[in-house]
Amino acid sequence: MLVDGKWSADWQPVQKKDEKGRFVRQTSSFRNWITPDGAPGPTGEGGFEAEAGRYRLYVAYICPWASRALIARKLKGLSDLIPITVVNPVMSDQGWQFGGYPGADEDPLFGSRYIHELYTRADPHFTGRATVPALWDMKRNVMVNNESADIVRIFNTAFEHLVPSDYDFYPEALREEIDALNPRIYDLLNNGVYKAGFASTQEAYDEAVAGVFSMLDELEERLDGGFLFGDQLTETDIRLFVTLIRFDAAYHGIFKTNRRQIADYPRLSAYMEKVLRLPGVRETVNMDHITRGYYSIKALNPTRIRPVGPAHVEALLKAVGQAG
Ligand SMILES: N[C@@H](CCC(=O)N[C@@H](CS)C(=O)NCC(=O)O)C(=O)O
Repeated sequence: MLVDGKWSADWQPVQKKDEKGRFVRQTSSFRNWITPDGAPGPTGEGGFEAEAGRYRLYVAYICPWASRALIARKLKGLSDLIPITVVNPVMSDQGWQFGGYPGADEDPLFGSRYIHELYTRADPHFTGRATVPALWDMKRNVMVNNESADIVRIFNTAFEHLVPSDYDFYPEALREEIDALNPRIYDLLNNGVYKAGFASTQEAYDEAVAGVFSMLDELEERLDGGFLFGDQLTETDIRLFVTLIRFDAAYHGIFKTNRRQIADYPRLSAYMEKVLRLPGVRETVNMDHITRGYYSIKALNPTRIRPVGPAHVEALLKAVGQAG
């Protein structure tokens, strides 16, 4: 991680832990919002007006948080307005790196080798982890936002006047329910799988894995052929999907969340496929990057051997189509 703008050698892919050995994810630092007229958003500073070609999204296909942003970008029709740069799925000793892997890009703006260089460019004294997704303003050369929950909401509204869309991921009428369900899914499932995978005590693992499956069981009960809140796809669906699609091929093995697979849950499986089939979503799922990335986490898999992967995941992705 970066400490006062310098790469710290004792960086660990296993993140912070609490006194019981539980994994603790850091909070995001850049929280500005793009708005139609550049007015400030709910957090951060103003001055980030929605313009085609002004912003770039740095992502990793392995990363579920980055994939939230990728899905929102695709569904809202923003691909031509907001270019992306994809990092190498294998974490280096200095965190995310550019190029050097099929489907990974070089940094087109600064020729950086690592994502952390963007963070120190944005803030020479930055202290924290250099994470993706990162939304960059190419006009002012500053970081706009590195919190995927914000980026999804930014993409939902900021460019609507430039590219009108039928999707509204955060409709007024559902906000209360969305805001109530998001943190539960986050804590027990999205981040719950990481808490299981990076637990450093049996107790912390047991607690996390119980949470993961209690949430999957609850969602299996809840789903009835539609999205989480009925006919309308919301941000909560995006946030759930990115974990489901990684589950059987990655988390079930590397994070030891192996009580069941998504394939064992008929409704969750059908739901996952329904989201995957929405035009644009399949292109955000790069299973090669996902499995290469997770199984190369040295602390969890020192040999970095990647297992062959479940046939049903391969069959599903093949049936839905090739990644774009
Ligand atoms: N709160 C952030 C979390 C992002 C995050 O943790 N990304 C991971 C990849 S999945 C990362 O970049 N980790 C690098 C590191 O921790 O050094 C968000 O949702 O945008």
